[in-house]
Amino acid sequence: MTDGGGGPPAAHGDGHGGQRAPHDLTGPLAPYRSPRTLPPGQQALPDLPVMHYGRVPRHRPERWRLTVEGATRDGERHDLDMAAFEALPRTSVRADLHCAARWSVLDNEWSGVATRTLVEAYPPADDVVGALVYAEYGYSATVRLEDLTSPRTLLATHRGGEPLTPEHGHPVRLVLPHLYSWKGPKWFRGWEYVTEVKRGFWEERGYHAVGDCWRQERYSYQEEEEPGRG
Ligand SMILES: Nc1nc2c(c(=O)[nH]1)N[C@H]1C(S)=C(S)[C@@H](COP(=O)(O)O)O[C@H]1N2
Ligand SMILES: [Mo]
Repeated sequence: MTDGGGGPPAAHGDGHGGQRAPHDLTGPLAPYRSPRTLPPGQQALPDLPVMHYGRVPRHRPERWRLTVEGATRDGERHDLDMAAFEALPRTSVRADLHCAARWSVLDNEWSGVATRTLVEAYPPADDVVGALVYAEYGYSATVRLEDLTSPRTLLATHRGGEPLTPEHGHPVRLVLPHLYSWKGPKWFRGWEYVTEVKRGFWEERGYHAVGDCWRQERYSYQEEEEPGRG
């Protein structure tokens, strides 16, 4: 094959801005076919498995509250019922989900309420370092304030345009795209602002206080290897 074929662009160009061959989407330099960069040690799965500790709770809309408590700036505890939560402005985030057990699911289209919106409405006291985020049945995780307020952190109610199913966290799950997914409770119920790190469910069982998947922060012993990231 001498022309118009499927070789890489370098085989056709004259090096002076002349005619380039039409891009061959199956060729070795095809940009959209190159493997997606995943955090180290992760492998992609085609769709979300169902993965959690314990049972799927039953949602009771009239009893449901989302709570912001602990070291709030005004010293008050704030409870939102379903109607108040549904009245908040909405946004969406496309994000990969990374489980510490080494699987990832790419391109989840989450929509819901930016976590920042609630942090701004109910801000922390000056000495707050993070939050213990929690769900039904006492599941919890510790997150730093900067992770909670990241512009991509979302209180998701929908995935792929559909309301969350019960096993994936209906009515609300916390999504922190850059942290391992144990940090994001399904059946989310709120957070407690903390002035020093308070370990959650997995962090008390040997998992990392920060949990940045790009740094492979899985285990708590890694906190000692890098003081200041605990
Ligand atoms: N409430 C609650 N949320 C949870 C968990 C859990 O055990 N309880 N497990 C976490 C973990 S380890 C993972 S990998 C994801 C799995 O989400 P999925 O079941 O939608 O795939 O949920 C996270 N959120
Ligand atoms: Mo996980």
